[in-house]
Amino acid sequence: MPDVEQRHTFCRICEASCGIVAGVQDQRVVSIAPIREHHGTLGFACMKGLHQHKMYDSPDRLRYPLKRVGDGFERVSWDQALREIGGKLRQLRGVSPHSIGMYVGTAAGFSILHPIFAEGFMQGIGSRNIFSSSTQDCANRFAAATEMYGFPFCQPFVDLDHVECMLVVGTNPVVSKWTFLQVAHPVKRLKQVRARGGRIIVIDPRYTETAKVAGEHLYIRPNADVFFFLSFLQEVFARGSYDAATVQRHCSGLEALRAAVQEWTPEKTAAVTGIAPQALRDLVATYCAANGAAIVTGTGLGMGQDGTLAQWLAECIGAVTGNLDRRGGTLVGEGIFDFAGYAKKNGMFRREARSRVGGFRELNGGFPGGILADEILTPGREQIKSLFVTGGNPLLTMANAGRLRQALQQLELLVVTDIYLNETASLAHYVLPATSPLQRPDLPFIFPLFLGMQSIPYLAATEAVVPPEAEQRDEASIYTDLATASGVDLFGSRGLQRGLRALRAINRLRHPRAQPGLPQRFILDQILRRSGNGSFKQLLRHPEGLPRPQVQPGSFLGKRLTTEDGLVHLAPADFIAATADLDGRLREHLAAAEQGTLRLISKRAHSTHNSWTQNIEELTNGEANQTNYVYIHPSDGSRLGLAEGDIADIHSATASIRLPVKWLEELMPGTVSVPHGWGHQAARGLSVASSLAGANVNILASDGAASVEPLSGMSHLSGIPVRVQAAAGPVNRGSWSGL
Ligand SMILES: Nc1nc2c(c(=O)[nH]1)N[C@H]1C(S)=C(S)[C@@H](COP(=O)(O)OP(=O)(O)OC[C@H]3O[C@@H](n4cnc5c(=O)[nH]c(N)nc54)[C@H](O)[C@@H]3O)O[C@H]1N2
Ligand SMILES: Nc1nc2c(c(=O)[nH]1)N[C@H]1C(S)=C(S)[C@@H](COP(=O)(O)OP(=O)(O)OC[C@H]3O[C@@H](n4cnc5c(=O)[nH]c(N)nc54)[C@H](O)[C@@H]3O)O[C@H]1N2
Ligand code: SF4
Ligand SMILES: [Mo]
Repeated sequence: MPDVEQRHTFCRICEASCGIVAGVQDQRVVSIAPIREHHGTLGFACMKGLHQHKMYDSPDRLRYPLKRVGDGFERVSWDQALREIGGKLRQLRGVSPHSIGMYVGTAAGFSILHPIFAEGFMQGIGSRNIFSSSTQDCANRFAAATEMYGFPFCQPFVDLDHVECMLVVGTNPVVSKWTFLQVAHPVKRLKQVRARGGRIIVIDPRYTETAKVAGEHLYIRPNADVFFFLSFLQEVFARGSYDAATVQRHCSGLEALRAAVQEWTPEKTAAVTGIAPQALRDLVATYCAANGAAIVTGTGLGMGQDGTLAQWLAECIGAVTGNLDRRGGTLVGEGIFDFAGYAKKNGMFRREARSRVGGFRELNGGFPGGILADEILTPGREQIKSLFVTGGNPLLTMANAGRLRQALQQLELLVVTDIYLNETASLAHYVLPATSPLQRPDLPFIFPLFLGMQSIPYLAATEAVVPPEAEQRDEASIYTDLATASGVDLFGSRGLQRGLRALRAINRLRHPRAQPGLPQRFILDQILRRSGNGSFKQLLRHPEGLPRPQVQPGSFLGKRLTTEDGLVHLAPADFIAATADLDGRLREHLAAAEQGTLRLISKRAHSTHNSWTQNIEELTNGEANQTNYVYIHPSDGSRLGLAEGDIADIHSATASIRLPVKWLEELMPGTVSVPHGWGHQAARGLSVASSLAGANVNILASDGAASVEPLSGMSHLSGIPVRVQAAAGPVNRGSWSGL
C-alpha cells in the first residue's frame, strides 16, 4: 500500500470551518484529524468533521450524470444531460424566463464559487425566481440589517474576547458551533468568557448544552422573543439606561422606537414569555451595568413567528445602549474587500422584484421558500415549470414538505446538483454529480472572507485534497456549462462567458485526463489578487491560517454604514407598523396556551447536520441513533397518558407524524421537540439513511403566502402549535414517518 500523505485543508460543513489534516492514500481520504496548531480553530474538530470522509467517499456518492427514465435512473453523458436540459430551458425561456426557478441550499454557501456561479446562471436566464435555505434559517436577520444598516450582510457579532455580559437567545452554539460568526471550539471560548468574570445567560425554551456551560438560563416560551425584547427595551428606556450621545450622533428614529415599546412593560409580557417581571428587570440591570454587552441570536429566534421584529429589537438594544461597535459589545467585521460599499455601488440587493404569488419583495435576491410550492402549482405564464436544486434537500428541510413533494412532481424539469441521490434528487429528471468539498480548491466562504465574521480573524486557502472521481464536476463548471447549453451568458455578460469558456479550453489542454472543469484555483487566485490580498499560492503556505487584524471598535458607526444618511435606522416604517399587530398576537398565544396547545421546536444533535449526515454509518450506529424522537417533558407526558418509549402521533394544522417518545426534563413544559432532517425512507441513493426509521418533522409546518413571516419571508419552523397523543392503531417501525 502507498504511504499515507497528510494534506492540510479546512472543513466546509459548518461555519466553524475547522482546520483539518486529511490522510490521503491512493487518492482516497482515509483519516481526518484537527490541525492542532491552527491559529483560528484552535485544534478543534467535531465528530461530523472527523467522519466526513466516510460521507464523501461513500459507495452512494453520485459519480455520473443521471437521467430519469420511467421509474428509474440511467447513466447519461454530460453532453447528453447538458444538451437535453439546455433544449428544455430554451423552450421554457421563450414563454417566460421566470418559469425557471432555483433553490440554493446550505451546502452551496460553504463554497465560495458555487453560489456565485449559480446566481450568475439565474441572472443569465433572466429569472427572478430564486429561493434559498435562508428563509428556513436567517432571512429575518437579513431583513433587519437591510432596514437598519443598509446592507443585508451587515451583521454585528459579539466581541467574544472582551464581552462582559452575553445573552444567548435562540441559539445553541455548543451543538451548532455558532451561527453568523466563526467560533471553533465553542465550549472553550464560552468558558474563557466566564473565566474572565463575564456572564453568559441563555434564554431558551430548553435548558440546552450551551446553558450548561453558561451556568445561567431563563426559560422562554417559543415565539415569545419579540415580547421579551419589547419589554427589555421598555425597561432600558424606563431606567434611562440608553446612551444619548451615541444615539444622537449615529442613529435616527429614537422617538418612534421609544413610542413603539412604551406600553410593553415586563408585567404585560410575563405571561406570554414565561419570564417574571423581576427576572427581566434584573437581566436588564445586568446587561446595562456591564462594560460591554451583546445579544447573540440564532435560528430558534429566526424560525419563530416574529423573527424579524425580534431581531430588529435585539439590534436596537445594542445600538441604544451604546454596545454596537464597542469593545466588549458587538463589532462589524471587515472582509478582504469592502463588500457593503461594492454592493451599494453596483446596485446589488436592491429589492425591486416582487414575487408573483403573494407579492413579496425579494431579499438578498431571493423569495420566501414558503411560496415555492405555490409558484409551481399556480397556473400562469410565469408559473415555475423547471427548478434547479443546488446543494440542498428541500423535501426534508422546507415547510409543508408533503405539499412541496406534490409540486415537484408536477415540474416539467427538475435538475438536482448534489453529491448524493437524496430524496429531492429522487424526484429529479436529471441529477448532476458534484464534487465534495475535499475535491475542490477553496477559500473560506462568504461570511469570513467577504465580511470578516470571525472571532479570530485569519485567511486560509486549500487545494483539492483528492481529485474528483469518475465524472464528478464542480458547480462553477456545471453552471457555466448549463449557461452555454441554454444559450445564455453567466450574469448576462457575453465577455465573461467567452472568457470562462476560453479558460476551460486551456485547462483541458493542460490536464487532458482530468474532468474538463474550470481552473478553479486561477479564479480563486484572482479574487485574492484583485482585492489586494496576495495570491492563492502564498496563502497555501499558511495551513494554520494567516492571521488578520481584529476589527476595531469604533470602526463602523459613522464610517461604514450604507444607509443613505449614514445613520442606524432604529425605526424602519414597516417594522413600526408591524408592531401594531402584536397585541393581537399576544392574545392568540395566551389563548392557545390556555387550551393546552403544545409548541413544537427543533433540536440539533452533535452527530447530524440538517438532512445530510445520516448516511454516515459510524454516526448512526446504536439503537438510539436509528430514528429521531419526539422529546416531551415528563409532566406533559403523564398529562397526555404517555410513557417513555411509547409511540406518539404528533398532529399539526397540515399533517401528522408518528415517533417514539423520549422524556426530556430540560424542556420547558408545554414545549415538545423533534429534530429535523430525518425521514429518508424515500431517498433512492442513501443506503444507510434510507434504512433508518424517523419522520420528517417539516411536513408539520405550514407553507403558502399567509404562513410566512411577511417582513423577511421566513418559514415558521419553530414554535409550531401541535397536539400529541398515543399512537392510534397498529404501530410498526416503517409507519413512524408521515401518516
Ligand atoms: N424543522 C426544522 N427545519 C429546518 C431547520 C430546523 O432547525 N428545524 N433548519 C433549517 C436550516 S438552518 C437550514 S440551513 C435548512 C437546510 O436546508 P437545505 O440546504 O435544503 O438542506 P441540507 O440538509 O442542508 O442539504 C444539503 C444538501 O447538500 C448536499 N451537499 C453536501 N455537500 C455538497 C457539495 O459540495 N455540493 C453540492 N452540490 N451538494 C452538496 C447534501 O448531500 C445535501 O443533500 O434547513 C432548515 N430546516
Ligand atoms: N451539529 C449540528 N450543527 C449544525 C447544524 C446541524 O444540523 N447539526 N446546522 C447548521 C446550520 S445550517 C445552522 S443555520 C446553525 C444553526 O445554529 P443555531 O441557530 O444555534 O441552531 P440550534 O442549535 O438549532 O439552536 C436553536 C435554539 O433555539 C431554541 N429555540 C427554539 N425556539 C425558540 C424560541 O422561540 N425562542 C428562543 N429564544 N429559543 C428558541 C432551541 O431550543 C435551540 O436551543 O447550526 C449549524 N450547525
Ligand atoms: S465544527 Fe465540525 S462540522 Fe463544523 S467545521 Fe468544525 S469539524 Fe466541520
Ligand atoms: Mo442553516
